[in-house]
Amino acid sequence: MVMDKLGSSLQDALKKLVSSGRIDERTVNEVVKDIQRALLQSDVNVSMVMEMSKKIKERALKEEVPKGMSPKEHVIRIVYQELISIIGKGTEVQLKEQKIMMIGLQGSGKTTTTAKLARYFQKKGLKPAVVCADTFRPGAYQQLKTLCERLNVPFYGEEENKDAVEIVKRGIKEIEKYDVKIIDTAGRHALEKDLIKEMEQIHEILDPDHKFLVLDAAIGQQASEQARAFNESIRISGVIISKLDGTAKGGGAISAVSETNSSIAFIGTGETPEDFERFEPDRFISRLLGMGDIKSLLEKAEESLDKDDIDMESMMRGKFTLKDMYKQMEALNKMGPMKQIMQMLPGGLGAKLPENAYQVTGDKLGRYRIIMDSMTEEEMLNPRIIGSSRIKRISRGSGNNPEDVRELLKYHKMMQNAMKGMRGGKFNMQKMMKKMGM
Ligand SMILES: Nc1nc2c(ncn2[C@@H]2O[C@H](COP(=O)(O)OP(=O)(O)OP(=O)(O)O)[C@@H](O)[C@H]2O)c(=O)[nH]1
Ligand SMILES: [Mg+2]
Repeated sequence: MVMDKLGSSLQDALKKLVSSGRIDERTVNEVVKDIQRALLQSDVNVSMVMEMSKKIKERALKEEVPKGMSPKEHVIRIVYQELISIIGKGTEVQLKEQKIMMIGLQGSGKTTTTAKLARYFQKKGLKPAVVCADTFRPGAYQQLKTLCERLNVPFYGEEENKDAVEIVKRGIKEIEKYDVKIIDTAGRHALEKDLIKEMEQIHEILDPDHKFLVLDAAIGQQASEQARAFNESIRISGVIISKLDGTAKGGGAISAVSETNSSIAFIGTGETPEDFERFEPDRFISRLLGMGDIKSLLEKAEESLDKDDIDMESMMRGKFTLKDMYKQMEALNKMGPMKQIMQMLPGGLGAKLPENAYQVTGDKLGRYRIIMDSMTEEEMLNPRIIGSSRIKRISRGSGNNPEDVRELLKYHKMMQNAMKGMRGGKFNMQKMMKKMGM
């Protein structure tokens, strides 16, 4: 599979980088060559690849390595950023009245995705309704009807009628009062002429705001060809990659998206209507590169504190999870000596904290992160459930002593209490940063 192959060749290139002794021009050139090869083999546009490699080289050799980052991490970060710039931002999807037409080859996941989309808009507070314009596959009507009934989404279809265009005409009137109208269409084995013709006819009478092409993540190289053909006929407005929960890593989409100058709107990660997310380029690339951890690596370089870093309000409401703590430690660490900051907190809180609360060194952060990586989501969000048997498991999993895990939990409790103590006091991070000359 091209997708998998792209992922693994990119991973190999980065592995080579990580295991190399020093970062010099030769290493950078080698890595760039490997990346080029990986991208070209997966059908990414040649000039795009060339432009990207040029940028990686330039930046890797000229840009100063950000504080707190090793030269290798610096290069990995550049590769990652340049990949993101190739794949582009996600398709903009507005939360307003709209008509959406689903297109794609047989079995790509259109019908499932139709239900997922309906669910997505439903969760956002809009009223979706669905029309089944697949008169080709026996059972298509029942499949979509059942899915919609389960979601409580209005559904229109005509089981006996073979004229999809007619059905759409009537259907769109039937569901006129709904906010988001989603039309599921028939898929065929290949891009046959009759599929294209029917699609164009539906397109003409529907005049949709969005035409989403559903691509199976496993499809690889063929993705471009498909996207191009669909695009030539009705101009797709976004791509939805389905089945990303499988082994394929979805890299084929890069070519398809670049070929058509399109963007990715959503990704499907399972069979139920809930297994669906908006496409986020950074998460996608991390997956492709096999680096779950890339986000924290990147954050290292962000010197400024953005508002997502610390959710003060939620913390003051008493919701202070281990996850919050980690983010907070990291953020405060970026800002400088913690003592200085704590002393600026309202209510003389700084004075109330034990001395060791300030000693959040980079070392400790690293160790805490490894420990937290061995925790389950549940444990992170609700540390109270961590008893001695869990401590044992976590320490074993993270290669630490049980004492280290206990220390982390103790620290968390201390910070949690401190947060509670701050409740009521007005605390403005922005102001504080300004005060500190940041
Ligand atoms: N694991 C997984 N399976 C999926 C996903 N999306 C769809 N499927 C499965 O893929 C198969 C085909 O999905 P459909 O939604 O029927 O595909 P379609 O494009 O409507 O197919 P046709 O109408 O025949 O063209 C079904 O078994 C789905 O359950 C996904 O994101 N993950
Ligand atoms: Mg279908």
